[in-house]
Amino acid sequence: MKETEKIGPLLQAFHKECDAAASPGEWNDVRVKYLGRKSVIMEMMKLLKTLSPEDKKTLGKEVNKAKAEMERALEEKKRAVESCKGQIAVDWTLPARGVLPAKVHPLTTVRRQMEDIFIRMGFDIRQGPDMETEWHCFDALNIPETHPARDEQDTFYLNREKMVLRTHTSPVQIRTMLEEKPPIYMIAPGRVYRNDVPDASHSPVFHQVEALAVDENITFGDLKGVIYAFLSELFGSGVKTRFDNSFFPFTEPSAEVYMSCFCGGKGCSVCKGSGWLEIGGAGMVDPEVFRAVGIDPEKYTGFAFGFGLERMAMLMYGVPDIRYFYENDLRMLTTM
Ligand code: 2U9
Repeated sequence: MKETEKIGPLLQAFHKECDAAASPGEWNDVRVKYLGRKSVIMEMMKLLKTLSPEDKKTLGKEVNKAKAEMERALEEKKRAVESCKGQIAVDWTLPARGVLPAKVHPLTTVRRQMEDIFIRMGFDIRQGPDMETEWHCFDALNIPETHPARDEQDTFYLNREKMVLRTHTSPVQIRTMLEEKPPIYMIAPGRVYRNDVPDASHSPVFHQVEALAVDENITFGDLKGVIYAFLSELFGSGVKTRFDNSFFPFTEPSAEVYMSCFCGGKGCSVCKGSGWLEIGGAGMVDPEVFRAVGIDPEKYTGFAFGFGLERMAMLMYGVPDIRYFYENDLRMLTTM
């Protein structure tokens, strides 16, 4: 075969490979193969020196033409592959990845359910600041400076004079009573802070939902009735409640609130065999608290109670560890 006859098929093979090059690496392979030192074109260039002037002219013309065509095609291809540098090739034929629909966090779901029930019973929702004065968080609630609740181990003290991160949502009730006259029926859902070491049931940040009713002739019976109505709505009408005596500086008398376990009272691992689950605390507002906010304790009485939102959600969804709520594990959204 004459050398000039080799050029046509060579160009054909070159164009096929040059067109297929999809990355700078593949582009370079084509360049080396067809224009590199050991390429057919370069071999032909060397051969030219040995030919007669006549043949040199004929082949030289063809070789130079082919070389120029290859260089032009490679230059064009270079721009195309370089614009894709660093990009991952997209296979448009792959099936689309599943799209996760937005979902509400279980803590938000339970908070909204609790809020709905209280709104239907005539309670308003009130909010207050996370950073509080020691007065709103402790003094006004009859928690003296020497009370263990103020201990630095529990309370996050802020650099600012007499400011803390609220350890409960009760200062919201204090602010409401300072701003509004009775009758007051309110709940305060919100984030609270305690300097606790995290474990399965403790988190330095968690949420409470507290309730306060202040009116004439409010009794402990009203307190029990509202808590029973609330729990029946949230967990179903079969629920039973139990109140055990307790002590809180801001309520007198005070009680621990229990509800019957989902095992129906038989005893299981959740209720540790007792048939009862402790779900919060409650009591009649201490007259000292009313005096601190300028409400006449001779005219008005009130009840208050508090539930932990995480505790409610853990019971409702069977979540065994409070820390699971904050770990951004998507299963929290997909399986609840
Ligand atoms: C005012 C007066 C009284 C709110 C109350 C509790 C009892 C209580 C706990 C429940 C779960 C805290 O997060 S928890 O561990 N709460 O036991 N809270 S009475 O009493 C108030 C609040 C405000 C002005």
